[in-house]
Amino acid sequence: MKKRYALYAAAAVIALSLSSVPDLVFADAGHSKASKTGSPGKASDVSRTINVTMSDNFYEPESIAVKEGETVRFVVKNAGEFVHEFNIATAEMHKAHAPEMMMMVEHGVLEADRINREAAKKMQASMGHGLHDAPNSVLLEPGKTGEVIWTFPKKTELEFACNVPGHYESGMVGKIKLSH
Ligand SMILES: [Cu+2]
Repeated sequence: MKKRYALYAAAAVIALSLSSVPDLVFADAGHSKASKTGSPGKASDVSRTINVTMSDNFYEPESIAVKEGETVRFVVKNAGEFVHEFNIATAEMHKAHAPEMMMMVEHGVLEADRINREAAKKMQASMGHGLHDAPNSVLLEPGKTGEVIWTFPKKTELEFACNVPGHYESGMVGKIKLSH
């Protein structure tokens, strides 16, 4: 349906051009505002499972409804041909996370259709960070399935989104509707 091969390539070029920016700040989006966005959930608190399918470049379902304080297990499958992410955060946090993902593309960690773990090790060694493992997200290669268990907060505007360069912009984002 919505395959955007060209977009990914364009984003990669942007990422490369960003490498000349000396002080690209790493916003620690996934961690600093954890209380506002919710918190990692315990398996024993899970009230239900929501299945999410990622394709190129969209999610099924398109939006998710949860209750305030609810703990949900998300079983996320990547049915696309590209690497995709399922990340629960505010719109502003997704924006802050994008440069990190650009950096991963730039260092060869994030290839279009696979995660290069060798490159991640090198990036980790040279820069002190490589593949980040945040509890609010899962990054999956094509065909892979992963899981996020999340306890939702109250009254926060949250989105689930993919921060692989170009994907958010091409529509890989959905609203999380919180209800009482
Ligand atoms: Cu994606």
